Amino acid sequence: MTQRLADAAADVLRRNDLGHLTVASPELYPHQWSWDTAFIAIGISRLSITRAIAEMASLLAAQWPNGMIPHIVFDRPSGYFPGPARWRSDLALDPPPVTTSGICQPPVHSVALSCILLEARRRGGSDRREAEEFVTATLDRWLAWHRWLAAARDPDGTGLVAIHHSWESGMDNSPRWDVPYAHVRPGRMEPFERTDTAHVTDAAERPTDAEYRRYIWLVDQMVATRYDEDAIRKTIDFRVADVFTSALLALSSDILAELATGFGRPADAAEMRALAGRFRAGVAATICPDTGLTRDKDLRADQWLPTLTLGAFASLISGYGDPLGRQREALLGPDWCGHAGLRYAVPPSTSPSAPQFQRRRYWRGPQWPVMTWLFGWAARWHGDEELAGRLREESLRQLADLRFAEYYDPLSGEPLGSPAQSWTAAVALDWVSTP
Ligand code: 2M8
Repeated sequence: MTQRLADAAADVLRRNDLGHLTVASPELYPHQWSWDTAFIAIGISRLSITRAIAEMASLLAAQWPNGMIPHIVFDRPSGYFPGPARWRSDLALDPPPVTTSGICQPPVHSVALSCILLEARRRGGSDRREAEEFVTATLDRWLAWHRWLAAARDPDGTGLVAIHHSWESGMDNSPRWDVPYAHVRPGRMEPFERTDTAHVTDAAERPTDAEYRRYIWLVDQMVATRYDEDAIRKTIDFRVADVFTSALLALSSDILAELATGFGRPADAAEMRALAGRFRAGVAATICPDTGLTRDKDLRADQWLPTLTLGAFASLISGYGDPLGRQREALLGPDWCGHAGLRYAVPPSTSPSAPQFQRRRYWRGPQWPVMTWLFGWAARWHGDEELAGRLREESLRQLADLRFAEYYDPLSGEPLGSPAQSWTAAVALDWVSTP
């Protein structure tokens, strides 16, 4: 089975490969996405270090001069909506090096750098040389990305990253955002037509039309400022401190610090360690004293947002000291991986015990193999081999259907969303290649 899974995953990645970049999925997402790229590059590094590096390099080529890594890189025309005409990144970048969206996604790129480097060093020879040269040549660009996130999205030094759109969280329609979205009331706007629902079997696996109106309303609000961060902060209808993205910034800054140390850059290493400390503390400060779980915060309403979603486990990403902490216990407990109705014991995006749980709808219930991988990788990084091993074993059982679906119904195990999703194939490939 292991070899069949590896071969099938590699095949998906090859089919989604345009040569210089891999699309997130063949039909639903025919472009390059920022955090997808990091996971995809991790998978590809098991096949070719050169190609994994090219993946990261093509994303970096779209980095904005201010340091932001945009969430979508549009390198060719397609029917994807919203496309370049709605995003108007040309208003911010004159001339744009590449056409992109105007927002960002969670910073997982240094996880990819570290995985690629590890695999390249294991292989040795020219792979090792190439990966080390890539890190040396691009370290400043990754540092600039983290510095931009810290400065533009946490100007007051709270240790939490503010997002201006739920697409920036990557968990688009998660119940995490229901309360802040209730305050977003779109007015008159350019009409638009969704294209995403044409690519899934059942529209109920995607966000609703009402949600899409809000998504596009926020895009239009940002375009109106020509992507001026100060103006966006003042005018946007959605501004939320995203605890999961903050945890990823903490973890990724620790990794960048390690890389900077290894590549003879002690001052940058110290700066990244300080950033990691700031965001780890920010995440810890969101913990609800009653539940021990982390929370987002609506910055416009100054209100905590406790939800039974993956956002409740941010400390498991940023670092948690005591491995038998409450979040670990809750994750393995009866409302989550230990829920009696689950087909596979991996974290659902929303707890089946939560009133907002919808087993088939995108980030409101389904299990996402890429998230299982992320929790597993973070557990290992923090020294919790036991948790990492459990997640890997269960996820590999789920992935044995060889469908590489975007997400899965947690109760029936049915594959949902887009088939042949690149990041699902990538994490499957990484997991079968890991001892
Ligand atoms: C999904 O998001 C895009 C918008 O960015 C969409 O629905 O059109 C999310 O799952 C996101 O996390 C992911 O990066 C993207 C591509 O896989 O799809």
